[in-house]
Amino acid sequence: MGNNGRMAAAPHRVDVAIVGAGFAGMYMLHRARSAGFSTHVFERGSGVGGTWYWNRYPGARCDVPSLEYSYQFSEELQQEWEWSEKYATQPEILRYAEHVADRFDLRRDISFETTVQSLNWQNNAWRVSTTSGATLARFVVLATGCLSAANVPRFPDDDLYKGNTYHTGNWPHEGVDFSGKRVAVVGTGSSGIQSIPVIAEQAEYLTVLQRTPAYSVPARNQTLSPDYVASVKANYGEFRRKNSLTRAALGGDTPTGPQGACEVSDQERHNALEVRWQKGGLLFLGAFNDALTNPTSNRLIADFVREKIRTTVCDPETARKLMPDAVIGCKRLCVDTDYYETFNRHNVSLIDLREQPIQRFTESGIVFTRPDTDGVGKPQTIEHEFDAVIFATGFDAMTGAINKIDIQGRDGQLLADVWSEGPVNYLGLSVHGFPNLFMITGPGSPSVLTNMIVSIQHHVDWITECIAQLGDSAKTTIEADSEAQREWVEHVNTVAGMTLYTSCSSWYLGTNIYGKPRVFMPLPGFPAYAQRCAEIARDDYRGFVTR
Ligand code: N01
Repeated sequence: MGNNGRMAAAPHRVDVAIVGAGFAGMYMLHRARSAGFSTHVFERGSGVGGTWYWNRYPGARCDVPSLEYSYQFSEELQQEWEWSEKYATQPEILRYAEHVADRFDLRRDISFETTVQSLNWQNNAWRVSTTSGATLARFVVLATGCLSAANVPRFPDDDLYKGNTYHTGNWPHEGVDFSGKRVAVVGTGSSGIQSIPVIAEQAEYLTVLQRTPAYSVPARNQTLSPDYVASVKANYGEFRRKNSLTRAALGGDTPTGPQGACEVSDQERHNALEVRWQKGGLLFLGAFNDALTNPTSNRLIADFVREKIRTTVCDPETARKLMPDAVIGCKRLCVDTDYYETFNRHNVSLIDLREQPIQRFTESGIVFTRPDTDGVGKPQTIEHEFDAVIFATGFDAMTGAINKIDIQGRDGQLLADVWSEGPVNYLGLSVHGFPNLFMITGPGSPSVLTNMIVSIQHHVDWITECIAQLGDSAKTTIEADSEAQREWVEHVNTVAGMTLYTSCSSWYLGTNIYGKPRVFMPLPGFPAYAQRCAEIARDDYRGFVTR
């Protein structure tokens, strides 16, 4: 999708510069403009949509229901837009983003195909240097997305490989035809699990290269019934309000079970999990209230999923390899359509990279080290030929896209240096030493543990109110106080430490990226966080320094 031939030239000076035209940047533009600020957005893609602009891999769709994964700032918008399925596909979400851009006339203030390279705080303003010039801005809002810096791992001799390679997060706009092709998919997170069943239907042969098996629950996607849509739309405000009161800001109609998984009989537990399994989706983990706090409860819930894998996958050896042994929900839960069933197809096989690691690439494929030896202790190898290799290997999450920008704050300090041991911040919104710079859904906020659109709207509304109030005062700058920031980082670590989230390697912890500090980045619990943000604003922006 392009920008319909319209390309806004960046002004020399604006009140608010926004980096990124995904759902966060688009709404930030709308709000800041409506509040009377001159505003401009810089976007590296050629169209709006962010995550949904880049992630065009086969099978891409959202795992939050479409009636929830949508803006709520405009009653007219939420009434007029028609979602077709329970979980919207990537093309439908992108159409929605484009509709919003048109409806609110956003494109006239967006420079597409323009990458922000550096931000420098000089003389009480940010100098925003981009691939097409520089703009001075009083405020900068980083709407860079949490999952937008692709992680493409390197392997020995991968430059020799002559087949095609792809990353799910940077998929060709024209699509890819895998008919008659031998395809490898590396990675079995959400992107791999969504794309594998769809690619398997087209490719001649699909080999899945799995390093860590993931837990996945069925989506049970379906066409939305007009009656259900009408019932939600008749009371959309209340529907949204109920969702925002849940920990993940989603699924208010299906509250978390009132008991722990160990507090009920085996039969009751099985029944409760079966009901959620049949319903499908992320709320499976909400059957019991201690899934992510009590290791025994977690194991019982994980056992249920392992049993589902065992009874779904016909080949016992493949089923064994697909069964995760880690804490369920520690890595983000996946939601699929026919993922485990796909391994019953004649044209699909699984390689467990923990037993059979990648040794090197060749011109035509990949050489794996086999678990057996030649009898004198030397490992055997085996080569598989592939016409295409797809990397579903995830992202440098939450901080990756921010760190790609050279950000120099007060007194010349670099954000990269300040964050060398982890992304310190206050409320996930602001960093000490970086005045008038805000992050949307940054580390230190609930962000990726929630329905992202709810968290985005919450942050945009808070930031807009904050800068409007600053404008009403005689002050010109606002930034996090260093002590408030220290306490906030401690708070996030304490809350995360009370959960099982920190018990495994995951992108939440940054362990998927070599050399990245191991810090749990998001803050569990949306309602308490939103309440805290509101209190702080009411208390004259406690913990912020204004000058
Ligand atoms: O990425 P991931 P993703 N060699 O990081 C493997 C959101 N999302 O793009 O676990 C071999 O989850 C890695 O293995 P391991 C959602 O929040 C949402 O799938 O590190 N394998 C893992 O299996 C999601 O969580 C939707 O051992 C390597 C996989 O690649 C987030 O985006 C759809 C490797 C990466 O999984 C990221 O999902 C898609 C290597 N060197 C995404 N490096 C929906 O709304 C990595 N891997 C449905």
